[in-house]
Amino acid sequence: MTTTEPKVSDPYPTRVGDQPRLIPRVDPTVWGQRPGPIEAATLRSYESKGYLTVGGLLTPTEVRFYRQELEKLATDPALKADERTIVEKESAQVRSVFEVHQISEPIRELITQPRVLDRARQILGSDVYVHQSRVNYMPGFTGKGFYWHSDFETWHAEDGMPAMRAVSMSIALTDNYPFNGGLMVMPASHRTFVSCVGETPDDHYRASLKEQEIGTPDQASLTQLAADHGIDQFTGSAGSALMFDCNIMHGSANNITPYPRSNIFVVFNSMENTLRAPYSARKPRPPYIASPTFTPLQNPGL
Ligand code: 6CS
Ligand code: FE
Repeated sequence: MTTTEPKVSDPYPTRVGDQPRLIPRVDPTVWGQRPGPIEAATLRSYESKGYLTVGGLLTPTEVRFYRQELEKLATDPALKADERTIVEKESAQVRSVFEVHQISEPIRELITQPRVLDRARQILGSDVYVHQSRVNYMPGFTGKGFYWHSDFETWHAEDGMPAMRAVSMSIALTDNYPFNGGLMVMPASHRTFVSCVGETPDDHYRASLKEQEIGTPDQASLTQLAADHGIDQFTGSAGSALMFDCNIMHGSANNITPYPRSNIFVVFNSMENTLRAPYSARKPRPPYIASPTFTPLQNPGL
């Protein structure tokens, strides 16, 4: 197997040149006409903005239940030593736990429910599998944000994801205020691929999951995108959810408030878009960050 995909067929070259480039997207945002729970107007808005919100995806009782689940995960001594647990750069506080759908049965079950799974299938127009799952804690006072980036740029370069046919869902388990590290997105930026400079270091994920530097867009490109599209801030009460296209430009600020911003984060990839060799890295990232097994998710009870 080649260590990287042939460049000639790659519509989204990145980390290969010495100049950043803005490349028009060649993939659709909503794939096909598959029916599902997302209303037509909301789906059209997703197509144009690259994200949608779902108010009250979880009931307050469910929010309390999953918050307890997150607390269990964060305080499990065995898990604390597990490589799937990422701690904050400057403190030993848990920042994220990866592959959470394999670790937590309640979370695995939640993401197979139609209110979650059928939304992802509708957007991607196919069966889907989990490319990545994590819980993010973004603790109060010390939670560090993520600089501007496109997830797809990383998933293409380092995981070998061929096309922009993946969607993320972030389910808020605490209230998302404008001031506690809430996600910022540049609406409609998903239609432009920002080709980044710099070469992927081996084992890049060890640094990038704490603070990404390689594969982050240059300031001129970000200035251009912000001028073209503006910046929207996702706010929503605990229980609400945000679904966003794999290529939308997004980031979050540090959380210096007393209010944590915790969420369950799942990336659904289409079964028609399974991973190949990385497009710009010598070897793929570990399975708990980019699943190498492509098992389509089924609704419960099937
Ligand atoms: O590298 C990744 O796959 C992860 N990093 C960020 C900042 N967002 C997407 C994803 O969870
Ligand atoms: Fe991201």
